[in-house]
Amino acid sequence: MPLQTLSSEDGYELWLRYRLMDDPILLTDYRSALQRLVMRVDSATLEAARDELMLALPQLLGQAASLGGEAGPGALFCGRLDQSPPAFAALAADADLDDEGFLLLKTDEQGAVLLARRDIGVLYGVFHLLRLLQTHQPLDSLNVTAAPRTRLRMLNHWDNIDRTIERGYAGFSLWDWHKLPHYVDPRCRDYARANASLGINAASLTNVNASALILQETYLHKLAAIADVFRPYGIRIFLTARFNAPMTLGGLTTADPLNPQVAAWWRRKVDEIYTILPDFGGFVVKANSEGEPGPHDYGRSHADGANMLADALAAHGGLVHWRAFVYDPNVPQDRVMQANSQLAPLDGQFRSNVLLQVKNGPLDYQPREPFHSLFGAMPKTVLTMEFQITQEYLGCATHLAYLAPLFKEVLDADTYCQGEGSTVARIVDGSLDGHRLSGMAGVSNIGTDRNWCGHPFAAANWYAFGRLAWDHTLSAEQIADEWLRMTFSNQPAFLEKALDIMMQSREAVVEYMMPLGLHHLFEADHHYGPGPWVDAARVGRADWSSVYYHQADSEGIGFDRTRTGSSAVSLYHSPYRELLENVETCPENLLLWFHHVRWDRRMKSGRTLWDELCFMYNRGVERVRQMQTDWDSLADPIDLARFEQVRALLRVQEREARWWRDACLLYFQSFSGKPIPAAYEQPEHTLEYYRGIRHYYVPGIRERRFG
Ligand code: BDP
Repeated sequence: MPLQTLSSEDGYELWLRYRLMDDPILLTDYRSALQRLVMRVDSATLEAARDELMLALPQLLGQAASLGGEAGPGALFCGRLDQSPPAFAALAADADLDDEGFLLLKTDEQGAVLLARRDIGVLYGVFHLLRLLQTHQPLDSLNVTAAPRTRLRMLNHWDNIDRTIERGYAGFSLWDWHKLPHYVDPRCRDYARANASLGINAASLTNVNASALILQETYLHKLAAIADVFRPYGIRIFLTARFNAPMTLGGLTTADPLNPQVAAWWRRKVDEIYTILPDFGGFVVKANSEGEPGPHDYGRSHADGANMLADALAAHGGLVHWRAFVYDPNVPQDRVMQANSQLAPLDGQFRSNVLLQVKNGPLDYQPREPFHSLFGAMPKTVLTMEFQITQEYLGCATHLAYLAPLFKEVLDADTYCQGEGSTVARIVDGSLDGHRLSGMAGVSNIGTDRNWCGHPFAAANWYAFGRLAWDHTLSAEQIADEWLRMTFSNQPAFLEKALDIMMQSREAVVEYMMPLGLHHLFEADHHYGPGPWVDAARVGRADWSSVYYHQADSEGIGFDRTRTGSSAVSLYHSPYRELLENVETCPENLLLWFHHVRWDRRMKSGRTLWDELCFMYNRGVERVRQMQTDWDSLADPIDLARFEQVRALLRVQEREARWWRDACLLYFQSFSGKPIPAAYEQPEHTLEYYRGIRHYYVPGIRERRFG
């Protein structure tokens, strides 16, 4: 590779990549509309807004931006309503501005105008305006009133204090605890800029498998230094709270949430946090899940635990995000049903500052899952969405998998809980049940890698999460199109092919990893690569094994979740429940999630189930090959370094797609006893070979787990 790559694009700028608009007509229009910036900067947030404009506009327009003067033709006025000339008040009154929203428009007499109630709305409006320029939208697109559809738009970092990241594939944690609070890495500001550009307004900085150490005073001062950088960008810090911290940190003999000393300890701790971090957001809590401590340890309920913390936070306006990812190895019930069993009966018992954070699916962020059956089961509780942006189960940082289609599939799903149109999105945005609070969380894929997210396309998933948290009605295509234009190029020839690659990438992963509703076929522990043979003896408990989920035998394959099986279908509302229950009507892409199906059953394609499985695994591999061919044709429109990096990673993906296909088909063949049709590529190695593959030091888990 030529040495020029040493100084070439490296992805650091993310989508905030401001390059000269290469459309001459648009360039002329915007140059004349945005000659001057009129802004009275009286807050840190407005300073951030002005700095962004002063960074971006000269680069985008190739002309210096001057500051000052009056609003009018040729000028961009940016400000809060209370700063704006009286003539603008009427504009804003018509627009009915939301607290976090903004109004952006262009008039002949007043020039370009960006108005908001609060500083943060101005900043969001600035990023919106820049996006319009970056994506080459015409000048008359400056005519928008915007407001977020969910209130809390949050990243969840699973960062350990030693800077490793649970399920992180892009280096180490951005939070450099050792040097904080005296040195704050400038990346923190760029991180905040990127988030604010999407409207992300909260970040939980620590692993859900929490360490109580973060609650020590020393760390609180370090957090305060980060908070100072985040504050102008409207981002509030949350922490994960380890439920037994009163014992490990406080020296108490119990963490029972109904014990007055325990409650008092948390109150004191929360008061201390707010003294040091006055705009602290609150806690994210994983309790009684996968060995983490929690209220069940004392015979108390999740509501008892969440409410105790909520009471400590309430005086300061803090929130508890109680995670619904709960299941118990000692309970024989199907794991996908346990959250409903434990939590649905508590509907109505949570304090008003508790949000129940629910993963998109009932199992664990698989490449495809049905939506979580808690959506639609707890109308009196604020249910927030938890997506996993980091690709723990979709190829880590070596596979290109654009996740907006996955996010949208869940958000747009109809729960029917209040009749047709009761979509998951309407539960999450609070509109269906009339909740004032609402939220979406995404488990971050960000680390110290120069390009932030590892794979050059992985940043699209951070971007897509943020855009959907702001407005879940955007389409996956639109988001991809924006991101590609901002990150790479506006050239139509590039966009068409690159969009195709992105839009089919998630389905490709589903097909070469676990098609037709199969799930949890991963190699134990690190989840990198196939492990359909992993059994309870290997991982210590059945509900962490693959064989528990695929249930393959000589008759067929799949988990029977109908009334003759675990009955998980009963947790969905009619008519969806009946649709799933009936093997004839169950969508084939979820078939083996809900049904144990005979190998020789005819599928809609006319193929038997076994042949269909072979077809799907092969199509997944073929899709990756198509992605490679498409990408290879894009060398010209984009820079060499990023082109080559994606190209190399697609080669890895193709190899690993074959690994998945061959390992899974050989393994399932040992049950079906049927041949892989001759029309398809035959496995390169034996099943024993695939079973023998061992990977050590895979990123994303702590080394000690191999011990
Ligand atoms: C699983 C991850 C594990 C997380 C857990 C969670 O493998 O590392 O701790 O989710 O969400 O998928 O708590």
